[in-house]
Amino acid sequence: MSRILITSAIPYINGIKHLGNLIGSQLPADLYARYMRARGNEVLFLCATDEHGTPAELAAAKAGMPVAEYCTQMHRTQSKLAAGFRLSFDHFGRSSSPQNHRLTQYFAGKLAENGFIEEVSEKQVYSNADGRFLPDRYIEGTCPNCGYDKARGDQCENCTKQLDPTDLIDPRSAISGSTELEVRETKHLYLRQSAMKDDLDAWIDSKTDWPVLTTSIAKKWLHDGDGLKDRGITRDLNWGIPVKKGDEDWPGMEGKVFYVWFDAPIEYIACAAEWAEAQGKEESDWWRWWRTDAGAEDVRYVQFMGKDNVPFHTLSFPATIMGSQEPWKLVDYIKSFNYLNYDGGQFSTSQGRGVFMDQALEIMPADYWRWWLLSNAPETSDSEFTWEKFQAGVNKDLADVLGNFVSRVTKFCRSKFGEEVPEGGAWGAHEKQVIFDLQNGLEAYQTHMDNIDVRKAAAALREMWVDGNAYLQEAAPWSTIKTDPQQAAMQIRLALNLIRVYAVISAPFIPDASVKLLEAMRTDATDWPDDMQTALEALEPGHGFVVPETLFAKVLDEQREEWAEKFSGIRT
Ligand code: B3M
Ligand code: ZN
Repeated sequence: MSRILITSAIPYINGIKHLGNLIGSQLPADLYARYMRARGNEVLFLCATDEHGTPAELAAAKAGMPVAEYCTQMHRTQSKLAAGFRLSFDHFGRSSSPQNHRLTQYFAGKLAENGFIEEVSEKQVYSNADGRFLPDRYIEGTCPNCGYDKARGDQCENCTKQLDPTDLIDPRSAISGSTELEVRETKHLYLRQSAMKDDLDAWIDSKTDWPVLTTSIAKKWLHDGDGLKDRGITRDLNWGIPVKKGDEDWPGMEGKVFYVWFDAPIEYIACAAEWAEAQGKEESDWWRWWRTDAGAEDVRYVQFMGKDNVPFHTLSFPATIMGSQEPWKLVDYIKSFNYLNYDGGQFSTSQGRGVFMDQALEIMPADYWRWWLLSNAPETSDSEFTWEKFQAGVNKDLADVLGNFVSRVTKFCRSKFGEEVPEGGAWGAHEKQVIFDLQNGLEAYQTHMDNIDVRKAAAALREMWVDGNAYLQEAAPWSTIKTDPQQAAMQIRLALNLIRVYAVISAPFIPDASVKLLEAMRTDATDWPDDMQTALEALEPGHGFVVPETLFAKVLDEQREEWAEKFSGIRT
């Protein structure tokens, strides 16, 4: 048994997330957390809302609410949706928590103490038309790196380069579109990432098992152009964590807050403290996950995120941790994702394009979405959601393969042997063969899950469902029963046991269906089927069951057409 700390990138507070966001971090993180728990490991799975920065301020203004109140309300909404998708966080925290305030100020103090903070008098873009300093992401212009003309002042969405607003060519205010921008003098703190470049480089080199997507992005920003740049970690905003050195005021920094990307990853740590508080635990209970001097040396820490978040997690956040010169845990493995596109274009929150988490749950249960999204996760390249693909995927895998197996087996048994597992003698050669195949299938599935190869894991699981169907088809108990009822009973005994095994191994993907199957099989035996032979004997002859209601109704053509139409426009 190991201890595994899992975090998902923390979603911005400024609205309900779309399915592209969901499959980019929270959902695969949940898959992994559920799997690791099922394998008997001790898991701490954390996520939170990312509540600071201008996007939160602007969203609150748009909603006509004070920003703190807006965040509280939106946190509740996101929390409810997460529960709707069965995301099994041990805690869903908030980056605005007192714990994060304290820790963020603490880290800044340590970094300053260790010489990793530089106070810089800098020129910042002020918009006369808007009457305010413009935060980085509210300045738009052309990317100096790739020429994309809608690059933001903090990052180019197109080439992922981290930018400073003054790098942009032809800058304009994203709020008003005004080009009447002027540059004014103001003091800010910089994190001296460049001083840690060699350490970061060596650390990333030591991560030989990381996905190429992760390391290639990290390496790019370590070595391309003039290499790793120092980052401004303060902003002239009202909403955020006040700039302090630990508990002390920071002269010259009055009225400023930390940059949202400085405090957001620290929330991964603070969230563990929030979790401990919510559970009535002690500091030592969360330190054993986060401090290598307090038990975390044997924790495996795995992060999940979309590719645009990789630079912050491979460089900036590790620089914060390393620079503290304290034994906080560094990430062990970073799983990053490409983008999921929507019907020939991009999912977009700002443009209201695609399907959002609340809408998805209104039209179909969570398992359908979980299965489709995970089995089509954008791992090696971007992938695309279309209503045709969604319909075809869930109808085939869930309804025709898994659902059909369950329905045929339970109904046949009820009609011929009653609602209990029949007896019928020892396994024959055919059964031994299928058990052998299932054992191999399980091992492949485990390998892919351990490696967090999400699509491959889904394919391996589907393969095991197919094996069951193929067995049933060939064994044909509905024919056997005419000549050899004992044999048919034995075949059905195997198939009923296989339903329980499916419930256990499929739970990380489709937790609701798994619960229904276990209920139908009247069992709470959810031990992982390490040995297939033993696992397929768990439900003994005489064990009662009920025929479950239709597990997965098919997506009809009319529904598909209706949804395609409904979600073709823009969400208002
Ligand atoms: N909130 C961006 C996003 O939602 C950002 C992630 C922070 S992770 C510390 O994609
Ligand atoms: Zn670019």
